[in-house]
Amino acid sequence: MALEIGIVGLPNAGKTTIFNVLTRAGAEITAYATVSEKANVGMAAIEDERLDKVAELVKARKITPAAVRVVDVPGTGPALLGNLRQVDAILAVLDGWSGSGDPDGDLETLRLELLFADRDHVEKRLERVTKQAKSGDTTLRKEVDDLTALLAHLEAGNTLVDWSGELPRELEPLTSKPLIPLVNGPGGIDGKLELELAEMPEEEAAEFRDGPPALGEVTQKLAEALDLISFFTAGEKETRAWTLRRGQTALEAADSIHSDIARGFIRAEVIRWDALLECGSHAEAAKRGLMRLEGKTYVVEDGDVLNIRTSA
Ligand SMILES: Nc1nc2c(ncn2[C@@H]2O[C@H](COP(=O)(O)OP(=O)(O)O)[C@@H](O)[C@H]2O)c(=O)[nH]1
Ligand SMILES: [Mg+2]
Repeated sequence: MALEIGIVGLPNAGKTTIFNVLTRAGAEITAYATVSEKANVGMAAIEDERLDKVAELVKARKITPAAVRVVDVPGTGPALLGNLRQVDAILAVLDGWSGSGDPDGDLETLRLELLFADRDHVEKRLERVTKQAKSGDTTLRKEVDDLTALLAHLEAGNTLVDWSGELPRELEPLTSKPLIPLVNGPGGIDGKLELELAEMPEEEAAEFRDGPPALGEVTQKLAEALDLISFFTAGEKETRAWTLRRGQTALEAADSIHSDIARGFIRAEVIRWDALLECGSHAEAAKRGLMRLEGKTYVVEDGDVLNIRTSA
């Protein structure tokens, strides 16, 4: 399952513009806030120059970057924000381009919207569980008590993050997800310019920018917020980058590639991407003793190139 990121922002902040920059999906951008109830969904590739170098070395016919799923909800309010309960992180797009936006103040507004959406969510759940608890089920009665206490906590202006009690697992609060602010405009990234540059070859596009590509900056922030690492699989047919959370194992890496590969897991051949580059080939790396054989519990490191041997 790819990681998911949800975009929030005030109307016309540039959410859909940034969505298009990230995904190149070409969703409709309008100069006014449209009343559309559909969210835009797409995949954003995570650029990684290590991947390109590894792919070049093994003469890969296909290069597949790691990708995250991006959801752009058209507006705020509990119902729309509720579409983001499954996401792993939230990107707050702030208007820094029109001159009428106030990035800091807008971020505060968005935080309150998220808080309000969570409170609404707890309230609705409490109503539902209260009805169900009339049957006398003790677990449900306990949940009613827990949710009542939680709601009082939220109504006192606190967030779910500073709630010390247990949360029902299905609650999926918004306010406890990493929130990544992104100013659209000078001082941040220029969404409109980036969208135009996305059509050009990278060397040409670079001439229009002051700094590095904005997309890289966004994915970098995301990777930091989620504590992500990348590993690579280097094949001639396909060379590919994958993401894991820091601390995840070789078995979890195998599973993210395919559940069959995890099931048939025997060993992982591991070499750091830069060591592989220095050696020039897997065979040479093995000869120099730089390729290690690791088991299921090996904790994958950022930049590892994995070759998983399976019984299948
Ligand atoms: N000049 C300029 N216009 C922008 C920028 N970002 C968005 N816009 C314009 O603002 C309007 C709303 O953008 P959109 O991405 O649809 O905002 P959303 O409502 O947050 O999804 C469109 O007319 C965009 O072209 C920017 O960085 N610079
Ligand atoms: Mg939009």
